[in-house]
Amino acid sequence: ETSEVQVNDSAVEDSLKPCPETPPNLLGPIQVEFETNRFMDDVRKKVGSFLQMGGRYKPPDCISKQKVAIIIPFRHRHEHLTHWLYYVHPNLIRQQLHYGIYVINQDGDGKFNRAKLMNIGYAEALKEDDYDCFVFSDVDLVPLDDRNLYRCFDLPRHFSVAIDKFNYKLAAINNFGGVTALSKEQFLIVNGFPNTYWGWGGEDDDLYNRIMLRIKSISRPDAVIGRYKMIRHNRDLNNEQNPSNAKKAKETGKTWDQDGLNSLNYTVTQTIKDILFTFIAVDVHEPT
Ligand code: UDH
Repeated sequence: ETSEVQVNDSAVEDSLKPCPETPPNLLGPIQVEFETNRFMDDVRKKVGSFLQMGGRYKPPDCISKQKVAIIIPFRHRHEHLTHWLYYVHPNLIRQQLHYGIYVINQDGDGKFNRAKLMNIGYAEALKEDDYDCFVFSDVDLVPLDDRNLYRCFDLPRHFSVAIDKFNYKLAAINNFGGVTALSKEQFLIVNGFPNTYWGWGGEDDDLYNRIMLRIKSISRPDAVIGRYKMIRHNRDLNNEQNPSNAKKAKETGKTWDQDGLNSLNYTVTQTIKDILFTFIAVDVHEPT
């Protein structure tokens, strides 16, 4: 008679140790170029076998401290998304991150609302899993160094500090645009992003103001690790600079507690589970 030992998934998981504070297989600087014409299927072949449906990953050999949802505001940028996934998935895997990618697509051709899409991404990701950290990333920003860890810190984090387009220099000390991360707790304390910034500009400053009001400070990687390459593009249709947004961002102190997660309304129209990402199409209820 043979005695069999049954090892199920949860038994294996119980025996795993926490991931090391510093991931052991990082490369440092990453070569990045956007000249190559890439297709989603190329990316699926490259990283698909490491992922679970919806662009989900968890390290097989250790337990990540945080579960991270990466939120990308999106409309008509498939080429950018292909480049982004091609470079960022391998980075995140080397970072031993437990993560999921959420592409939040604004339906229709109304004025783009980046900040509201971020809030929607937060809410929808939490319906799927108990994420504790949220990385908010523009689709056209690809990190040039995998030591820039896409996880949450004691303070809200601004990752994209040195972008090639701005000669690898921080444009302003209060810049909080591009790629950022807030823990669930931090995001709740500031009531998320505002929902009322239509068109380009101001919403990142409003979030920065919320953080200064409620948390007082942010953190950043240094300008070596925080390097990014931006995918060059023209201004999108229906995302023209909105001058009233800059004015609104001077009033954050009066508006933050009424405009944000606690006033979020939208309708999901479609959800697609790709191996590389979860695509959620939404009607953002633009006022008429
Ligand atoms: N986004 C879309 N679709 C749009 C508009 C915005 O997906 O139609 C998303 C995307 O993730 C993008 C982010 O929102 O990275 C921020 O928008 P943006 O790239 O337009 O903002 P950025 O400040 O560029 O990067 C402003 C226009 C630059 C014009 C340069 C002309 N030479």
